[in-house]
Amino acid sequence: MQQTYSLPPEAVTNYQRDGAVVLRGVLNPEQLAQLERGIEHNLSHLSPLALVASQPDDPGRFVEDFCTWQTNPDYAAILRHSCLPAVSAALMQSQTVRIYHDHLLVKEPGTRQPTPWHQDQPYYNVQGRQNVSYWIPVDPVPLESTLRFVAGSHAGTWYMPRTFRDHQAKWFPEGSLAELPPIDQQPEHHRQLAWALQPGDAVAFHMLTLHASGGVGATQRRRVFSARYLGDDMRHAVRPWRTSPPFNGLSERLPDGAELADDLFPLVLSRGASAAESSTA
Ligand SMILES: O=C(O)CCC(=O)C(=O)O
Repeated sequence: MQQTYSLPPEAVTNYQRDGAVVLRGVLNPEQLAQLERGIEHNLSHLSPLALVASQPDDPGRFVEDFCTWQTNPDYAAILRHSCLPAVSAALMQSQTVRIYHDHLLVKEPGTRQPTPWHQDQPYYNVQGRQNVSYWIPVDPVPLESTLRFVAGSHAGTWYMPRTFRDHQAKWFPEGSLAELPPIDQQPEHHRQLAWALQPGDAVAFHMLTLHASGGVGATQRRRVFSARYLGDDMRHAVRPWRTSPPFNGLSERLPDGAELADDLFPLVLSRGASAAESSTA
């Protein structure tokens, strides 16, 4: 049984137009406690995909992990049984919703490491427009360290994905995609959206929306769970490089352009046919 949430009427319009929207109180206190348990479990059982995304001399630590929901029942419960699948269907304007993956992003107190401007989809193995990611903090996040977005940047241009710490082009070849515009230097051309968040709030954003964040204060812990979902038109994009995150072995069983009908990406909502698959939700 999935939870319901009263999505403000303007949220879908804002999401479609800006590629990012704030959702206040999208998780209830029990779900928040469950998510916090899931995050702490994840931090003490990091997967082989985990990485430290801050420099060794950073006074804090930026820890990331990916794709652990199958072994973390608290994550699985949030992904499947919170209101997120239903909210995703509305935001994406989709009849179906699949889990894509989960992503842990923890900045420990004093972390200086900013997250540079980037889009997520160029790092991924998916093509299509109906998608959504949620950035869900379990700690209060002030404006200075929240996730910022460039409104409307999900319109279509794909920008070159680079490694965060040394800006290498490890995915698309150099010159094959546009380079990032000078976002912070030209605020008049790149309208930014940012919201201070309380535990229970989330921001929803499109996988092509440019986003970034700063470091965190000396006494501020910023534990974030990101839940990522796919809608009707999303298809497998087989890449000749290791995507982030990688899905090892997937391209052997799912051809390029195929629907992402695979156990890795369970259907958690279906308003039409596919009853057999949706019964696994
Ligand atoms: O948490 C951050 O600083 C970055 C988040 C991010 O890039 C994402 O969720 O895709």
